[in-house]
Amino acid sequence: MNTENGSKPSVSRRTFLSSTAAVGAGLMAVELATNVANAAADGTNISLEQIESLPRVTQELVAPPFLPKHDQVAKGGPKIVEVRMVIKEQKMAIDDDGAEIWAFAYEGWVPGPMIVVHQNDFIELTLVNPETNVLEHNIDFHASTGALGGGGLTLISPGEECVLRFQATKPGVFVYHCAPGGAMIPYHVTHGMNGAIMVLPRDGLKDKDGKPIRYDRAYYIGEQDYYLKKGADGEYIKYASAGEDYSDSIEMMNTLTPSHVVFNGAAGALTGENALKAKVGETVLIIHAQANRDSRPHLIGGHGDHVWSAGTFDDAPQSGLETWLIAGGSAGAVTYTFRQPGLYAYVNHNLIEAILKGAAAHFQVEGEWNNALMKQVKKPTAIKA
Ligand SMILES: [Cu+2]
Repeated sequence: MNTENGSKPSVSRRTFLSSTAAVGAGLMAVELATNVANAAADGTNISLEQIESLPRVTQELVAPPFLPKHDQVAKGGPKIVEVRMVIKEQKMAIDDDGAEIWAFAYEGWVPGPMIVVHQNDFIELTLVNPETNVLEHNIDFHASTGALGGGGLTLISPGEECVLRFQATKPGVFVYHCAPGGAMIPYHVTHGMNGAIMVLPRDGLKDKDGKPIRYDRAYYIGEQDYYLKKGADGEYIKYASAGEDYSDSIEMMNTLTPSHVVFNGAAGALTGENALKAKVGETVLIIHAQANRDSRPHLIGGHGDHVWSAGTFDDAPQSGLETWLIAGGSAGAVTYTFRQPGLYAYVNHNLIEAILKGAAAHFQVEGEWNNALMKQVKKPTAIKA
């Protein structure tokens, strides 16, 4: 509309700028709201109110070497995953030669139960220290951020329980362990008080080229170093109650030489009748956790097809490894697709630790033998003269 003098309606430059700014601010507010909604949808920068309104699921924890029921690709947005762990102080046999330990064990299992979530899910753990126990315990999640991994917020005496919630912001496999302070930290960790959590990418695992990896089975191996003392009679000392071995244990830990290095709590826990099962053609995910000491897993007669040695799923896996390193205080993951049937030993390839100390598991694999991959061309016979 023109005015009498032919000029445009009088909108001062200042008014124009401020009204533009108002429109701009409005647009920014809309954009911000959209970003917040998107952020909440993938779980990043989520507000406390938004967390409270997330769906809740309860994860039933299962005994190692098994993993709780889970989706390899997340369904829907982030969730609050409720888990409950009861700490048990209990006597456990750890070899066939009479060695035993008063273990400190999440849910009574060494290693503690595997928790499986997706990136940006929330874990809400209820930790229970029954009054029949004698020691203080807590939990430090390497997957979490702040407060000593939760250790500073979960220290509980016998007869207490607490609830910790944290967001699993980093995808990978991570150790958790008890860390009640001072010498009690290695004492508890070397008495079995450690476990692992797997934080899957929301869209699942991928190989180095970004192609999806799916597994048919998953197993979880917790490697445990124990430091037991022998008496004058040459036998491992037996104790009447939890905590009574403290000074002997400190003495043996100071040698840095474990009496036992075992998988899943005890020598033979995963061998013979307890062998892990698979079939030719199946892809198996193996998670290996070592809360205290370096390890070097090797599958005798197989390989690591895809290996996240350092545990993080943010990085592409390595391919076709013969042996990989698990740094003490971490977990790693590997997939292998079995090509041949038979018995495979999965070992810590410090073979002294595998054979003399106990760090060995078995895979019993069913299927058809492939002579093209390997064939015994001639059976052992006397050398021809
Ligand atoms: Cu503890």
